[in-house]
Parts: sequence; C-alpha cells; structure tokens
Amino acid sequence: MSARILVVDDIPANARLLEARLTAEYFDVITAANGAEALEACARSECDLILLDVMMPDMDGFEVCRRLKSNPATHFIPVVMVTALDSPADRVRGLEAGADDFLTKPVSDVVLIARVRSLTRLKMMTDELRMRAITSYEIGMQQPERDAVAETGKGGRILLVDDRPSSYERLVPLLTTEHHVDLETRPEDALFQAAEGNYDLLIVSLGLEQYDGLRLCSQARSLDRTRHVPIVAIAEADSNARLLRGLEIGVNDYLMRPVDKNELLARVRTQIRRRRYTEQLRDNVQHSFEMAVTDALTGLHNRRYLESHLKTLSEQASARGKPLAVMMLDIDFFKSINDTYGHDAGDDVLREFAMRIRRSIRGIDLACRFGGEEFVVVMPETNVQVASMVAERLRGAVASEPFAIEKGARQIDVTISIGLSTLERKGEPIADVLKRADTALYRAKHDGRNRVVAAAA
Ligand code: GH3
Ligand code: MG
Repeated sequence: MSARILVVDDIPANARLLEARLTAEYFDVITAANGAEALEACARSECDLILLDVMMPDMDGFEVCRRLKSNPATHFIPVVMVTALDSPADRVRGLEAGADDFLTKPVSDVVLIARVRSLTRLKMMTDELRMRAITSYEIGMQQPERDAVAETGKGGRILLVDDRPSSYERLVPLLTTEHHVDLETRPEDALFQAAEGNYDLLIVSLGLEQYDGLRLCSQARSLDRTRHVPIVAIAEADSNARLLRGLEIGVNDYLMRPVDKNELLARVRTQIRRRRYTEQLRDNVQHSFEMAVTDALTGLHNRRYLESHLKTLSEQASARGKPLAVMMLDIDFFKSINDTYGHDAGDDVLREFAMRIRRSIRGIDLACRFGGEEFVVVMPETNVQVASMVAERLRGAVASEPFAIEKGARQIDVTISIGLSTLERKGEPIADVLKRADTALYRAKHDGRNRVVAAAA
C-alpha cells in the first residue's frame, strides 16, 4: 500500500509542485488550501504524513501543527513543516509545536523524498502496533494516546557517542539539563554499551576521528536490543550525502554543526516522546498477547493456546518420528473443597497445584489449565514409560504434602488422578490422543482416584 501524503499550502502552485514530485515517487497525494481544511482531512484519518506550509492566512502552520499534536486522534500523524524561515529559532518554534521535521524552501528533491520515506515507514510501523493494541484497549488497558499527548519528552536516558572533547564538552552539560546522559568516547565499544544500557535515544556524531559513525548507526539498527532505539545524528556542515545515507539506514533525525542549543533539546524531546509512545504500544501488544494465551488464575497457558500449539507439537513429533506423551490431570473431589472451605480456598488449591506441576516438569513440556480443575501436560520426545514416571512423581508431589489455604491458616490434603496417552502412529489426529488420555483419566477416577492410568495402546 502506498502512503498518502497531505500537502497543505495556500498557494496552489506550491502545492502542485510538491504533489508532482511525490506522485512521481508513487506516493498518493491529497491537498488542502488552508489550516481548517487540513484539520478536517486529518480528522477523517485520510493521510499518513503532512507537508505543512508555515505562512498561511487565518491559521498558520504552527497552530495547525499544535492542534494536530494535542489531539489524541491525530497526534501520531507525522508533520513536516515546509518553510522559508530557516533560523534555529523558527525551527525550535515548530518543534515545540510538535513538528517531526523541517524542509526549507526551495525544497531539494532528494531530501524531500528521503524524509518522506523515512517518516512514512515509521508511521506504518506505528499503525501496525496501534491496530494490534486495539484489543488491549478493549479489555480496559490504558490508552497510550492520552499519555502521549501529555508526555514531556524529558528525563530520558541518552547515550552520546562522540570522541572529540571540543564537541562533547559542550553537548554533555547541555543535554544534562533535561536528561540523564552517558558519554561513550570509544566508538568501538558504543554498540555494546547501547545494547546493555536500555537507552531512550542514541546521539551519534558522524564526525568521529577514528570511526565511521554511520557504521555504528547501521549496526544499531540490525541488533535486536537496539533496533527500536531512536538515533539522532550530528553531522558536519556540507555532509549532505552522508546524511542521506544515514536517513536511509534508519537514522531518525539529525542536526548540523554548529549545534543550536534549543534545537538540540527540542529534537531530542521529540524523539524521546515518540520512543515512549511506541514502547507503550509494544508493551500493550505484548501484554494482550499474553492475556490471550494465559490463564489468569494459575499463570499457566490456557486451553486456546494448548489447542493451537498442540497441533504443531504433534506434527513435529510425527515428522521426526519422535514419541509424544499427553497427560490429563484432575483434582479429586474438588467440588467438596469448594463446598467445605469456600471458593477462595478452591482457588488457592488450583494455584498451588499449578506450581507443583511446573516444578515437576521440564522446560520444554507444555502445561495448561484445560478448564475448571482439569489440567493438561504435553511432553515432547517422551515415551509411555517415562511419562508414567513423571505422572507418578506428580501424583506423589500432590498427595505427599498438604495444601495451605486461608492464607496459611489451614492445611488440607489433596489428591489427583491422571490419565496418560501417547501418540500411537504418525499423523494421528491429536484430538484422538487427548480423547484416550481423557478415557484413561475416567478409569483412574472409577478405580478409586489418587492414581495414574495409562491408556491401552
Ligand atoms: P472428581 O473427583 O470426580 O473429579 O470430583 P470433583 O468434585 O473434582 O469434580 P466436579 O467436576 O464435580 O467438580 C469440579 C468443581 O470445580 C466444580 C466447579 O465449581 C469447580 N471449579 C471450576 N473452576 C473453578 C475455579 O476456577 N475456582 C474454584 N474455586 N472452583 C472451580
Ligand atoms: Mg475433579
């Protein structure tokens, strides 16, 4: 899908010029002639990025940007200010309004396309995360947009990679006014430091004496631990080609030397704000994924997870000609525990039982709460003899030691019954294996409980 760019300019000729250049690069372009139109188009979520003229009658670009960025529904759309103003003070004003970047008129084609590509790529990635996180909003988790609008971007953890004292002696105190800064003067150690340090931002000087700063940026982009950490490059004047290369590699933003104090702080805050927002989205996605596959009471996997994963495990076992064992476990007379001591006591027993299961099995075994007081353990590469031993050990681990309930005030005896089965032939449907385990469990109950029964082959 090609990204859609909104070009906002009160002078039609300017808008048409940008439109033509972007269309030539296969972007989809829409235009707006003033701030109000632009806000409407954004509210209808019609675009992935905005190129915003600063000087417009009625509402200027700063105001449009400020409104977009303070609205949770539009704040994640990247805004690039297109301006004839090019003093650091103007740039800072735009950054304070929340702009993601600047292009100075007349706009160079290469820079235009590089910036638009890099920002739309970032937007697409964030959209994907937002979509996945929607499920987690539905189950009542915090909405990151709300926090993002209030986020100051201060108090970040920054790693500055710079080996020239004349440069870092100025930058470190400056950044320290708002953030925690670690300085790395040995570029060859910087990657390790970046991966270990849990940073919100890397600032890399491209004018290192002994090392190619771009190499470091590219390595940071390919390493798992640093892939999502934003990078701001500090470039020497007249190093446009290297800068463009940097943007292609995945550098998020840059400043030219001599570095303007306020612009540096503003750009750093923007990156840190964005970083915190995407991290929160990522956490939400991760969390909702875990909720979807985990049983809340015991922390074991749930039935949904078992059913999707069991198929994979059995196919793997069939393909490799390895055995696979399944045990189904059920607490004996659990209903009477509930009836005698209350539902909370029942829950305590379930939690403790889950813990004892975990302690009795290997890391590669899969333990799930199948429903109610019924549990399933799947053991890859395990034959019926070994599985019987494990089941017997588990039965013993329950029966031999009473369970604490009522916050430890009372101890009760608990027993379980276990039915066991194994994959009998290649390609056998896993449902059949589960069914045999269930039948074996029924026999264990029928034969007097507190015992293990293996299904007949
Ligand atoms: P058997 O030895 O034949 O397995 O008898 P049982 O009492 O264990 O079996 P039954 O199926 O009659 O009762 C299971 C009970 O488990 C009924 C249900 O209320 C209770 N139960 C199911 N889920 C939970 C839960 O999450 N917490 C608690 N406390 N009880 C639960
Ligand atoms: Mg039971």
